[in-house]
Amino acid sequence: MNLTKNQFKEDYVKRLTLTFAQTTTEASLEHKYLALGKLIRDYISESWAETNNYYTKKKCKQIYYFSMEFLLGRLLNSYLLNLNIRDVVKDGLRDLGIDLDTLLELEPDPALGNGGLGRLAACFMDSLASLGFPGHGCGIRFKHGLFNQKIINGYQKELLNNWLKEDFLWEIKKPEKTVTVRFGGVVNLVNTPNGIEPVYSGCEEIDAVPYDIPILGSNMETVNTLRLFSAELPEEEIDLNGLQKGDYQKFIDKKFAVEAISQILYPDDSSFQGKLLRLKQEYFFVSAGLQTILKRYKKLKESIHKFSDFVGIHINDTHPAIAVGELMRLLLDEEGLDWDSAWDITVKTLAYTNHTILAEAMEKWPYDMFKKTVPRILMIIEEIDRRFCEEVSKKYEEDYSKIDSMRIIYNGEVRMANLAIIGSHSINGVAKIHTEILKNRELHDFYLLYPERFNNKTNGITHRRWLKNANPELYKLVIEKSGPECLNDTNKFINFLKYINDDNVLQTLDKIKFKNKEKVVAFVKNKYNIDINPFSIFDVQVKRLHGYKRQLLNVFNIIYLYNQLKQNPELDIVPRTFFFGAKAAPSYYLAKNIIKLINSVANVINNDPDIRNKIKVVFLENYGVSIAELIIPAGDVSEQISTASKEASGTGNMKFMMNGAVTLATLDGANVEIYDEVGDNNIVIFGLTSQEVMDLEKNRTYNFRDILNSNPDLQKILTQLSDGTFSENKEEFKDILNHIYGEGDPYFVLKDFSAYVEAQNKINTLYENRRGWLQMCLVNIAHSGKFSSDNSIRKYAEDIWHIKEVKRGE
Ligand code: T68
Repeated sequence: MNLTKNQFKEDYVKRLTLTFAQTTTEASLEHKYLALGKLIRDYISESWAETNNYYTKKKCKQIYYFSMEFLLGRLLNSYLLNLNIRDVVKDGLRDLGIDLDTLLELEPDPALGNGGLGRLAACFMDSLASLGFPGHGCGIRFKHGLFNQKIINGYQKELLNNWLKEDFLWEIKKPEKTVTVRFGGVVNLVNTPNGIEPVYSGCEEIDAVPYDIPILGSNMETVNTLRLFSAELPEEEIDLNGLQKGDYQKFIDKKFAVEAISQILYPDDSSFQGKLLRLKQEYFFVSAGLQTILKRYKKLKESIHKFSDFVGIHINDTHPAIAVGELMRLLLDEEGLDWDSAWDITVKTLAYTNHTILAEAMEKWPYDMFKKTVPRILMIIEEIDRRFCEEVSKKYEEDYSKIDSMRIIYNGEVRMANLAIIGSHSINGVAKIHTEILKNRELHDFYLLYPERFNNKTNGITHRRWLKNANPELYKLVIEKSGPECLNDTNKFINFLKYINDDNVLQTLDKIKFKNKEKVVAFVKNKYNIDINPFSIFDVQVKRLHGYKRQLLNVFNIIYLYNQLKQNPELDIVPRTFFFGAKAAPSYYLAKNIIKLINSVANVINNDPDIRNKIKVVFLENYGVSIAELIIPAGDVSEQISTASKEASGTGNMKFMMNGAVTLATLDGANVEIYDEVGDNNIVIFGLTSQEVMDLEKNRTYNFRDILNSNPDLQKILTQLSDGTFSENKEEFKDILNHIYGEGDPYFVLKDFSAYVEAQNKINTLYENRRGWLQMCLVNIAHSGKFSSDNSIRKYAEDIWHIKEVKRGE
């Protein structure tokens, strides 16, 4: 937008005075921040309304991305950047004696997601709007986002995340757009003059109240909407059942139970627990979202048969897969369509993304729970299942093993992935290798049945948040050197390669990285009172804590290095700082035990004078988007060391690459594609391949003892976990020991250990050659444009959603 500094100052002072009746000298920091936020909201509002009107007027096909999670991160700086007024605002505030960066730190970080899946949804929202696509988000307004992590004596403690304690600046409540969601009760199908209709009795009705957040594109034109629903008790119930009848306790209980639906985000990122409340959450936002979309569609006055020409709905993992049943219900029961027409519309409208092949993450609801909670949906799903079995048995001549593997209701459970696949016209994995595994293994039968539905869409990240916002100096350098065409097309980052032998550019890269490292040094000193060396290699593993992500492999190597240094304090290694950031699901004991181990090892190493600061270990508490924005630009080594075949894609790998880190990786998920881009000389690959892992799993031939018996270094490390080296309590690391000795090292940590140590030595050697290392960084940055979520979204738009970019005024 066009905004002069003087105009901004005038607007800002006015906003502050009108809102808080204060001048800039009297106002508290909090008020200064709020006034700025409200002013920016004003700037966005007009375009927001115009975007919506335009979509309706032109009857644009609109996409709704249904996701249980949106891990947005702070928004103020993104809005300033996307409005292209950050510099004007910064200067204007400085004139008024206010520091913009201080105000930005006051914004709460809305953590409405667990990790990769939720953050991907947020990147996609940004890309949709920035490219001018009509695409919105639909989810839940969790009162409490992902727990805040506190480390106490090395243990993770979970604290309630209360991000809504203060008003959230960016949401607008829309009570007039409330819809009703029905749960439970009994449904009977009754013959009426209009045909068979469901008659409900004894169900519970809940209000889904929308809160809208503007998603502003960097094109400064498009403002899409993220609509999050909050569960409330309908007002009539408050009057009837509550206060007037004097039955106060009943009323309180009911209110509590209803509001519970949008109270808290489940903190499990990769395991499924069949909790009733979770099923309610899923149906709640899906039903609310679909009802809203249908209402909006009616305003277009188009035939319901054309629904999928105007609407596309995306199912982000199986959490919203119940949309298959709910859309069918709305089309059959509310719109009065026949089965075949409703089914045709449903399949054409829906598309599904799979994010995992881990068996323990698959959603399978107990039949009885499903029936009790959403009886009408179950009836419909049973009919979908019946028809599906009929179709398949015709095709495969009663090959029951095929039917059993694919049908929806099986063994007393409702299988949500099967429902999503049968009810969608597109099924995609999130990296090439992941999609191949789906097609050839996990979903092979479905692939044979519907080959045309399967496609790959490799994940991406928005460079606007992960480069422009998080690492502005590097962004400026890339744009300056690679040309303005990069602004609209990150594939042009590749022009940066021209500077591979330009010492000035390499030196500038070095300086930018160093400054970013100094910021982390100051942060760590201030927060943990640990001194770290900005000249050391910053070796970073930040992601959720999970066995398959193998933080344990990383720690084992650190212990190994420690043992080496103890034996030989003169050992010639480049000083290193190992950073970890990771939350563990509260009931995942192994993961929590690994956090304790990292902290115990850190405690010993950081305080051992023999080590002479050659290595340090830092655990960054409460890892989330804001900490990521600090640490990723400072990373030298990006640890992407999952057991091959387990990490569907990973997106942190892309963020580090874009910020000029060198990836140390297994050939898993999108690491494979990063490797293909940068080539053998600009990445360090080690370990078992996916095929090798899958073979070992299939043949059950892996015996960790074979490795252990032949590797005294590993024997020593395992002994140290119970001999008092890292904890006086010799039982302290029993979950980890049980993971190896009891479970047999299911993620092949011991198997890949030697290869990992070797790869780490290679990193050491590579880093010693400063120029060579900087060249590797440059190559990585130049190739990172390929992994922009703009590219992913363009492909979703073209292949799956069939939507076009919208330019207002055309
Ligand atoms: C991640 N999945 C994948 N799940 O692990 C990662 N799960 O490889 C991929 O890059 C990313 O998705 C984006 O595609 C998740 O993050 C969850 O967060 C999750 C949450 C609830 C239940 C199950």
